Amino acid sequence: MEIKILKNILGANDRIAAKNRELLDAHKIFAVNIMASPGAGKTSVVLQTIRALQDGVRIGVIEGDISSSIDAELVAKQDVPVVQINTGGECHLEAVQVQDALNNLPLAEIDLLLIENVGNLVCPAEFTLGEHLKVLIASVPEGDDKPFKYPLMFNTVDALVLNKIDLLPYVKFNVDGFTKTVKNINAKAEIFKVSCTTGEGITTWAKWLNSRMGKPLKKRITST
Ligand SMILES: Nc1nc2c(ncn2[C@@H]2O[C@H](COP(=O)(O)OP(=O)(O)O)[C@@H](O)[C@H]2O)c(=O)[nH]1
Ligand SMILES: [Mg+2]
Repeated sequence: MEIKILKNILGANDRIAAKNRELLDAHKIFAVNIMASPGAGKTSVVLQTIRALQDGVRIGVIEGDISSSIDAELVAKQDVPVVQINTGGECHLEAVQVQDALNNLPLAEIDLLLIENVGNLVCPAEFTLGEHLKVLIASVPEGDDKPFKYPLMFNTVDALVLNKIDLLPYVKFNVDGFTKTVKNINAKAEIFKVSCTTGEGITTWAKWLNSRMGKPLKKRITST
């Protein structure tokens, strides 16, 4: 009987996630679940993605954190609708929390929904939210061995953004070895190398994300 509890939680989560997906699809919203360890650059990637796509795509954001609204305040400054979810200790977002957040966003005015999950490389991989795309942000200072240690997370995502490549001259990190390991774990994952500090690689990432939305930008991104 005890063992069934987790199954029930995950089953219930999946059912609510399916409802979230229906709601998102009804509003033609493309939703992205952004996962990473704390400090890898989730908020930075959200902000850079907003800057890159905001001219042509209407963006909304859900910020997930254990506590505080620091990230949501940063995002709100970009003039996009944002809802903060505080999990109060839980290490991941669940579909029911996203459902609540969706009820508090102007869905008719959003094309792309960026969901920043709680910083953690374990639990968020197990809870689907109704998203169309799962993205993992890895970062150079975390080290190139993380795919070996957190294979489920690396296996579960559609895209991997390697952030903080501006730090490669200072940190021991084998990019080719890392890429090879990721591909061995997850052959379908698209891999992007970016720096949110210098802006390198952001346009390539943003163009790919836009292409996955299946909606052409009203205003094309021209730089590379
Ligand atoms: N050097 C460098 N620092 C970065 C980069 N992206 C983010 N940071 C810094 O890393 C820290 C954590 O970033 P944040 O986006 O808040 O990470 P989050 O906790 O995953 O949301 C902040 O101090 C950022 O300024 C990058 O590309 N290069
Ligand atoms: Mg953050």
